[in-house]
Amino acid sequence: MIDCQSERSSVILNEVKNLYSDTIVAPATTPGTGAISIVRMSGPECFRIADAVLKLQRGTVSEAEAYTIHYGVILSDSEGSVLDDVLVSVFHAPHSYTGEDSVEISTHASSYIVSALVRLLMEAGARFAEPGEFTRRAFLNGKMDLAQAEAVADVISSTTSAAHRIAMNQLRGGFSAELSALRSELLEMASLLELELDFSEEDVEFADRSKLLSLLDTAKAHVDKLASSFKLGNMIKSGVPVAIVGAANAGKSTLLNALLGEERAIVSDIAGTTRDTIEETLVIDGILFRFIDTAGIRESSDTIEKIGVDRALTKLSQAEIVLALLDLDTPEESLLESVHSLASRVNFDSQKLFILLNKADKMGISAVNKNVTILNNFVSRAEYKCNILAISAKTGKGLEELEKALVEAEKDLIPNADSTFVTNTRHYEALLKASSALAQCRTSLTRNIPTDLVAEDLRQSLRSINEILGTDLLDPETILHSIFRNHCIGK
Ligand SMILES: Nc1nc2c(ncn2[C@@H]2O[C@H](COP(=O)(O)OP(=O)(O)OP(=O)(O)O)[C@@H](O)[C@H]2O)c(=O)[nH]1
Ligand SMILES: [Mg+2]
Repeated sequence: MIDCQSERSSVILNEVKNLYSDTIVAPATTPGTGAISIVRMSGPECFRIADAVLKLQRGTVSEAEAYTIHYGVILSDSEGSVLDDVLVSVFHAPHSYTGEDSVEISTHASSYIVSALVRLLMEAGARFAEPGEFTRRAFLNGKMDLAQAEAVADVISSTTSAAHRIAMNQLRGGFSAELSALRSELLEMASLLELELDFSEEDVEFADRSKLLSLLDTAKAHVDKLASSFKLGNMIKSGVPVAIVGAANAGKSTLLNALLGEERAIVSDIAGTTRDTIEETLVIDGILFRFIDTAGIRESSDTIEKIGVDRALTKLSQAEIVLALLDLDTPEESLLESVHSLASRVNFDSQKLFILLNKADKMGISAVNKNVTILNNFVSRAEYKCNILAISAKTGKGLEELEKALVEAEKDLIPNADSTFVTNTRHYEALLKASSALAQCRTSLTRNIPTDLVAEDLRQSLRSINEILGTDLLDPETILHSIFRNHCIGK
């Protein structure tokens, strides 16, 4: 049955392949941001089209040997005026990025030259590529699996060494190898059960149930381990969410600006200045943080402000780290009240709380220390796990210490070279589906449910794993479209 499935997939795959047998072109670099731009072309007609537009110093692109680079010019019109000098790299199928015949044309980085060249190539028969279509073709031609194709976007967008390392591991097939190992475990089980199903008329039980259970437990532990890496993996890729919350005028926007080193959010002494949330990322010591400035939490009759406060509370509940900002220049009683009301919203099992006593510049060191001691006593009595720091968002005092404490709190995010992290929501969801199918399978096995139902649960878990790798394209257009539309043109 599983064989039929893969047979069907390959039929669908071929159909999809045939849809994309024309020649595509697109700029592969952003024009105007460097010295050189590259225009990429891929497909069966690319050499002929290149020859219609380019004049090489020696020979033609069609005659050029594979994996060679040639100097030439772009002929801009029939009179032969020269648009630019170019270098043309020639790749032959199947050993190219897309697996097809391809050329890469390096021009000077002028947006005028790039768009004129693309237009000429299109006039000669190429089609402008859809977003991610080069990588999509690489996948369809078996150059990489889906997880690897998705990693291309992650490698390009990685901003920290940790994110880069995970994306490279996925691109180079580390994640896929782990999934393939998992797939083999599941296939071994599936084949034992399928055998039993084939002989079901004869009421034979081939599969050793205790062996099946132990294989099942190993596979489920494997799936769950991968799924549980998503929280960390996602934080490495998208940034650790850090919500800056507190009363109006506590200095939240001033703190965001000070951390970023730019005037990103409006600061004023009018309470209720920030209405919506403002998010910005910042890399500190190799860890990507996503700071979220929020509206001051207070009772308000203003409809818009109320929405802002609700958003602030949502961001607080979703954050990995909560920076509760307080104005030090507040009477002790209301200071403690604010700490209590913010801390009671924190889930200490999954979130980390930092209490920041802001505006320390407004009072002497002894008054600051006195307040810090009062707060320390208060939080230890209330058993709130938290860091307390006195800072001045305005002068920058204490911010270095804050950054160090943030990095210390998230040092687990610097992965070992060999660790595999799931960073993609699609993969995470597929793993959760696989896990629950395996749990269902276990229940069925222990309750002596008919073998065909057990086999169906197992097949479901296999389908989920295959979905990640793209080896089981039940609905290829839907899956492929949703993945590759997130790529940019030329990728
Ligand atoms: N002296 C002093 N003033 C500060 C400090 N931080 C912020 N302020 C001032 O406090 C006022 C409010 O600052 P904001 O950053 O707008 O405060 P907020 O918490 O974002 O306020 P809302 O957006 O209204 O919730 C401004 O006048 C800031 O200049 C600080 O460390 N020291
Ligand atoms: Mg503000």
